[in-house]
Amino acid sequence: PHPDRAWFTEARFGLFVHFGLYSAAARHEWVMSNERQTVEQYERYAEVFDPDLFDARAIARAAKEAGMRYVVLTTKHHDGFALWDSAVSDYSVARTRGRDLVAELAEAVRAEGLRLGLYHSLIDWHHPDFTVDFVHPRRDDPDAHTLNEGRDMARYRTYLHAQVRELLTGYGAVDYVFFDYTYAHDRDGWRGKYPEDWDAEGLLALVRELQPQAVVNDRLGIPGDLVTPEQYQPDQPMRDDDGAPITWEACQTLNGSWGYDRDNTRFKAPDLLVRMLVDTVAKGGNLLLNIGPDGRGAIPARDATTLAALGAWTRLHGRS
Ligand code: JFZ
Repeated sequence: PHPDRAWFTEARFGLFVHFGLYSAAARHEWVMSNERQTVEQYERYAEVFDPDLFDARAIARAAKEAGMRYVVLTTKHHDGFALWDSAVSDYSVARTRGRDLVAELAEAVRAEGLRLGLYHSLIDWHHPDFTVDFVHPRRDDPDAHTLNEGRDMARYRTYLHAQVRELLTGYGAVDYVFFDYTYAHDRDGWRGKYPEDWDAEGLLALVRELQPQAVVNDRLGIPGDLVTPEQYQPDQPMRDDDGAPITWEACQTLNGSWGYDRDNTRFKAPDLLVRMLVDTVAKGGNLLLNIGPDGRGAIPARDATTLAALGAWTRLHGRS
């Protein structure tokens, strides 16, 4: 039994916002893993991170002006740093700077008449009980395999569920929950992460209980309300085994990186993005287009210009 997905399908176009400590590093949201940084090294970004230019109203307005109907914010990415005031963790911008960016964005998005989506990472490279695997920053340590002896995913699971509960109870109606992600295979001598590692069924039940109207994606590793091909356009309308159209959403970056990546200039031109939007809608899907605010939370000029160009097109073609 799915919640009502009509609003989601009609929305067609949304804004993804990747923002976190990695935005201050300014070289991709996977920097902690890519550079094999320890928790102690990476925590130093928390000391300097200050989203003084994060303006939730400006983000919501930019989305609206682009013709988008919903905004999805990274509440916590794989680095484990929370953008809200979590009662179960000190590792948050609320503790370092006294800001609750989830609250700020939720209010701004509603004020613009848009829907609210919350992205939440199942992966957590900061939590001491989250086990090392083939994408974890500690994977190449000489003693990497013995590190897992003291780690207990059951304790992490309790923490994960507590944080998700906070997000589903503290911010009013949530329209969309984007969990990220399950890699249910083993590699390089490491066990991957399986739905049971999150208690995926329990997390889905938690959303159904606390936000029964919310649409949930499929990256818990169990079926949700929509499917999410990442950074590719399906070549046909997506269908189920019986040939019926299914609800799907492609998420796409502006330059290949989700988090702010200062020296990356491989931007998709606005006309390409318009074609991707048309391609998506023609195939019955949604396009969730990403921006990566910089380390201070400002929308990079290039991202803003691109959104404005998309707005010029969507206005011309019937969307206010
Ligand atoms: C994940 C994240 O690792 C990434 O940083 C970003 O947040 C993106 C939106 O989601 O990356 C994925 C997740 C799932 C797949 C591919 C990349 N997948 O299912 O193919």
